[in-house]
Amino acid sequence: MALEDAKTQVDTAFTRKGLRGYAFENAFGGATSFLRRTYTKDLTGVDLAVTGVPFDQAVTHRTGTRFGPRAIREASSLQPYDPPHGWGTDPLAELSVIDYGDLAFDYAKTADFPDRLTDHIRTILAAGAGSVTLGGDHYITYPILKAYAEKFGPMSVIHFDAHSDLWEDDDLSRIDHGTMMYKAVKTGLVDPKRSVQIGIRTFCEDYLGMNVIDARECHEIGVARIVEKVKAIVGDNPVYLTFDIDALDPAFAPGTGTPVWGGLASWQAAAILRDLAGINIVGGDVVEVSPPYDTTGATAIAGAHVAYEIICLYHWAKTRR
Ligand SMILES: [Mn+2]
Repeated sequence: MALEDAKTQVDTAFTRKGLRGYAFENAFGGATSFLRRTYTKDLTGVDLAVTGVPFDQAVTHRTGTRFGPRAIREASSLQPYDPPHGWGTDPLAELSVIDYGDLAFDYAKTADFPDRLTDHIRTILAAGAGSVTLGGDHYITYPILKAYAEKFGPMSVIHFDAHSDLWEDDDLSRIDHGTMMYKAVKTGLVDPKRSVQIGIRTFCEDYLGMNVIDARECHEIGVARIVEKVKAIVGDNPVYLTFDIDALDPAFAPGTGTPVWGGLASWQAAAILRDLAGINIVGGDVVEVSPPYDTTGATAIAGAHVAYEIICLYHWAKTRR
């Protein structure tokens, strides 16, 4: 394609030919699918489906993450239309990655929401694809993990967060973003001994056997040692990676419901994610981006980068392991 043509493309989410490759488009216009991938509900031949879950009815304090998927998609339109830096791989050329759009749900039937979400992810997995979900508050990871555990058995989870989300809560009908990992462990979706929480810096009474690298340890031991520990914990087990954006320090990600100081710098998170290449990742999410509190847009940009890194990790797992 001539440069002239390349510079005048618009709405490549609908007009691109095929599901692979990179295409330039003005960041300020056009349909903002994630990374301008094709917007489609057709999962035929798809390797990885990016999907949004605009849900924030499980938050303890401040709402707003229902606007997260839209903000992350828009932020992703600023990312370069070239292979990602530092990987030496070309994930969007070698994998068919689509934007599967958002989960449809009745905002007034909250009790129906978890099963709808599990079905949504089940559909993606049944088609042989993986999912990268844009949240939404962190509750959504529990219904998603149900679908993953059905296919893969008890999962290893790599869980970036300021909070453990392990508060005791034996009422499965409660929809709470602070107890979803408790439920995921207690119901056997997650194997805690082969899972790890990174960036924790709030009180937790009982980690239920989860491995923890808290924020202070992250700062003290450095990226290489963190990655070494995480890889030893998860081994070859199928891994689901969930990234609560509040794992980042509020200096880097202010737009979130429950910010806590002393967190990861964005460079630390970027380096850890990059160096985790080789893990057997089968899916992931980035959650808790809350645009009403994101006065600079930095949080959505961080969210878009995390989601892109998850795609890179998935591509590595599919083509390099
Ligand atoms: Mn969380």
